[in-house]
Amino acid sequence: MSDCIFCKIVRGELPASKVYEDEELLAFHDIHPFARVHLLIIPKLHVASLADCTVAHQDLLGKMLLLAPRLAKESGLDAGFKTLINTGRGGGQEVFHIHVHVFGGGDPAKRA
Ligand code: DGP
Repeated sequence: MSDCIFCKIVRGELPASKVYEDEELLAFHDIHPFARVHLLIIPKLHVASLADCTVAHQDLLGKMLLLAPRLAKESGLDAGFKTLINTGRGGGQEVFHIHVHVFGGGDPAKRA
């Protein structure tokens, strides 16, 4: 998608603080972190949201989720972390390229 912010990051047209990259996935720091550590895991393939996924995306979704504990550990979130997938405008999604938020290191009693 030519005008998608995350596709532009994938193509190197926008900068991002990357923490992981392979053939299918990219992970980078959220530009507006709401915890000490706040990463986004995205597929390089443009898929707008979780609601747009089909069985064809199940391997990709599994890889995205399995990357979360690895990156959390590498970021020092030894006590645990949270994951979040906002879906659709009513679900708080602002960027319509599916992504998993991985965050932690804040007050466990609060959102972050
Ligand atoms: P969501 O509401 O789930 O769609 O969250 C989108 C997140 O993406 C939000 O926490 C801010 C982050 N974000 C938006 N634009 C950029 C950007 O250009 N670079 C980075 N690193 N993060 C971005």
